[in-house]
Amino acid sequence: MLAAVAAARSLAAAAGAPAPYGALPSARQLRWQEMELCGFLHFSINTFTGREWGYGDEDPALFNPTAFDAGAIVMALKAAGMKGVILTCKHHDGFCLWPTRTTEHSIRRSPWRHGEGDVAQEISQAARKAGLKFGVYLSPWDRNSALYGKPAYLEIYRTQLRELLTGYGEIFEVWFDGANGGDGYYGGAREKRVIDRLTYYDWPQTWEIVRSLQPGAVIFSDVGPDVRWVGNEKGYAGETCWATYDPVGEDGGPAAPGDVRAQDSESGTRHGSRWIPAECDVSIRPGWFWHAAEDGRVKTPEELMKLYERSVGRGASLLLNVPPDRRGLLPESDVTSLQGFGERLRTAFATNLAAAARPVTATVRGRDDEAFGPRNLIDGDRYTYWSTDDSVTTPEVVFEFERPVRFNRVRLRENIRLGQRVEAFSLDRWQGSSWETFAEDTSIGACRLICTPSGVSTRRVRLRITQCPVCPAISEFSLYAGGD
Ligand code: FUL
Ligand code: CA
Repeated sequence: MLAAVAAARSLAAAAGAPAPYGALPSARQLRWQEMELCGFLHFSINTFTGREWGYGDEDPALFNPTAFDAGAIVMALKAAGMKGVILTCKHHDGFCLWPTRTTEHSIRRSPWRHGEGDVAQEISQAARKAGLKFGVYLSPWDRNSALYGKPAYLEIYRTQLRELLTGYGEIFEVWFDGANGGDGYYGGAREKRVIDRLTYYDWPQTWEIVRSLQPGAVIFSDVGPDVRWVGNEKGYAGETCWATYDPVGEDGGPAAPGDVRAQDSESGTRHGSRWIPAECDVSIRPGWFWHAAEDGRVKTPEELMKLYERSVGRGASLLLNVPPDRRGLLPESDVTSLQGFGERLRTAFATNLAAAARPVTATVRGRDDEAFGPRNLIDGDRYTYWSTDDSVTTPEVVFEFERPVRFNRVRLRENIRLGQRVEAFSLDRWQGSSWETFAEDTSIGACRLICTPSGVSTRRVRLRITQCPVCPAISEFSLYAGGD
């Protein structure tokens, strides 16, 4: 008897944590994955001209919001549950929203705050005060600069980057847009300038500036290196979505920002060599900038919930753009929609019903219940997990309830510190005398939401891992009943 206990103990001790599988997230990527939902602010000269892409010849005096209030903007984002905000510090037209030393084409020459304003500073401070992180968008393409397309512009661009990365506190994300080169003002030349997307910006060296000045910031672009564009601007990730990714250029050659096979980005690359999770950027309105004509076309809270389910719910993040208007405020309609969205999120995920269940499984790694047992699935910690011995790759766990429960959403997470492991799983409900499958799905990663709008009622729910190349490491299992 004693010998058996001792043998079981030594087995448990011998088991240890499962070996990580495939490409793994860095510490900065893990922090970013936990944020899930952020706000994007497209605000600039275009707000005052009604355009989406300014040509670069706009008079800086046009930028003159009448009631800019960074605090009000940030609070509206916070009401939606957002954890960070990214500001278009410079869009393609080249107008800088902060008092840069690199160009005259900036807020210094606008009448707003008598040329002494700094939108980046006000938004970053308001964000910090409200507990949101701050990120920057700095368009590589600059349709104002006479030097765009020449080597000298790269120095200007890098100086702008340094200014933003040193003057505004901690930055959580730097957004590098893939739209690059084309016609523009270019200091009066009014011509088309084409750049070599692969070489012009010398991305490795340019990104090194972010690494050295803001080591905690993730770098976003069509190709990563930390976060990838999801390949569409509609706000959804692929139904199957891998955080691993090996980008390929449009012609099958090397990829670069602005030259990527976007149809691959929605689902990523199973067994890709790098961890580059997807970010879904989408606007609450048809355009990225505010236009009066689109005031009646603001996405509803229900539509935003759908986007959330198809982005965050597929292991990606949702970057929702909400453009300030000419007052420098978010329009009332957009604020109301954000509030409704936030309320829906809070109601939908208020209580994890599975926390009251008894999780039962035949397979626990090394029989070490504390380290790898199924209670880790319902402890609210996305890194404690249920796992099995290396030889068991398709285990199951049953959640037993004292009374029947009814739910309409299931949320699963993997402990992504150990990589993305699961390739397919099923969910069943107990029908009194047999099991009935109510969902079958593929990737999990940081988050997988399964929505069953008509609701599922049962006293037992079973999770079956049906395809996994190694033992799984599932960290969360939640059932929710709130909202519709
Ligand atoms: C695109 C840009 O061209 C749009 O204007 C917008 O900024 C969007 C987020 O990215 O590539
Ligand atoms: Ca856990």
